[in-house]
Amino acid sequence: MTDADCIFCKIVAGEIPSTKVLETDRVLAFRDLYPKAPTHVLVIPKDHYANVAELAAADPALAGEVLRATSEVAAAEGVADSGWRLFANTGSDGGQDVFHVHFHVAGGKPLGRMLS
Ligand code: IU
Repeated sequence: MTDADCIFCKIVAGEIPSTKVLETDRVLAFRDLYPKAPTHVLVIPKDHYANVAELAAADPALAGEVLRATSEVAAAEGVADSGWRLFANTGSDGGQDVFHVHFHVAGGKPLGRMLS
């Protein structure tokens, strides 16, 4: 399942280069091109779903695989013990810019509080 106009689908297909951190049959993690923290990795299903709701409704097992991969990335990046942030911006009010569902794994410095 791909979207011809989707930049992350092009990354999955290898048409646009990325720095891969983890890859399985159905999941890809790559470094954010414009990192906002020392560790900033995006974890995506290879299949195209616009957002978390679509992914979870269509393939809950895949949603679980993506979620598990986020923890594996945090461990591999060496931020599991110091702490890290997992977030998925959703929709326009949520600040989502790329409409291929992706989880941000951010850490490597104190990130401060968000919305609290
Ligand atoms: P957002 O949650 O949809 O706003 O996150 C999109 C992220 O994708 C953002 O952090 C960008 O820096 C990142 N990104 C990227 O890594 N490579 C790209 O080619 C593009 C965006 I376009």
